[in-house]
Amino acid sequence: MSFRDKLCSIQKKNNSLLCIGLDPELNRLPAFLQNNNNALFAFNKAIIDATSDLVCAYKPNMAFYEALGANGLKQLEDTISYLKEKHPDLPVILDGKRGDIGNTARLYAQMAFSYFNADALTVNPYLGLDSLEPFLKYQDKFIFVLVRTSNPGAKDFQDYLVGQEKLYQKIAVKLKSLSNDSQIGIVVGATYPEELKELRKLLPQTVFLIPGLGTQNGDIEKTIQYGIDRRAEGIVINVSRTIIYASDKDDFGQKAREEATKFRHLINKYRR
Ligand code: OMP
Repeated sequence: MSFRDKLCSIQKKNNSLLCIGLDPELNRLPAFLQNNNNALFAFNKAIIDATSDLVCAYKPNMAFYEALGANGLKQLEDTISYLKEKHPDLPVILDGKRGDIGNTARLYAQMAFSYFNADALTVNPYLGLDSLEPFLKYQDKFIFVLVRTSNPGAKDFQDYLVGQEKLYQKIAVKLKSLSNDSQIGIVVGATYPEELKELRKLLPQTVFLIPGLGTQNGDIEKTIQYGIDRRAEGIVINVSRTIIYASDKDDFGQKAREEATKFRHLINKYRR
């Protein structure tokens, strides 16, 4: 099944556009987990068990696992295997923000799609369109291309004028010219609602991965209203820290569930 079909069907089944970011940092985990050699996996498993019926995807960001070396990567692998075994209908978006010359990108694609068996990967478009091609060879898989990131420094380069347009707008136009909405989506930060609105006009059929709500303070009402497509879908709203760190005690799974329930409810409220 293609990524888009999978996403669409779980969004309907769970009535949810919410994605939880599995970004566990050892020193922020509940104290009773911190001496566990598999703390990240134990933490993720509890979050997944508590929230799997409330979400449309999970997004592990590779940095949080790579930071711990081989043991961290093993726990990323265990997390994805657990998801594939227990919740095969939930897509896994691997957040790696990769991008390199074609020959190297081919191996990033192999890592994400063959080794980790992720359904989608975030990629950085700085190296140009040929750097995206190796990912597109995996026809059931999907890439989310960074277009307008959520951080304050997004303006530093992404707003450079190239002729009449800003660099991020040019990237969106280039992606549009590929006419491949079945394999290419974009990342747009919830912290830039006006840019989001304008990108949705330009790319009416594209799936948008939208981080930046919660800790980064994006406006949820504008994000949903400006981000959704004509069928009131087409977006994946990622929230990491506000949900996964809702409590630092042994009730963290239950508290994550309560927080995820709130986000799902608000997202659905503004979809209408
Ligand atoms: P929270 O701010 O804790 O919800 O986490 C946001 C997650 O989304 C992190 O994994 C970020 O790396 C990621 N992210 C952004 O915050 N901003 C972006 O522009 C792009 C991403 C991303 O590609 O997911």
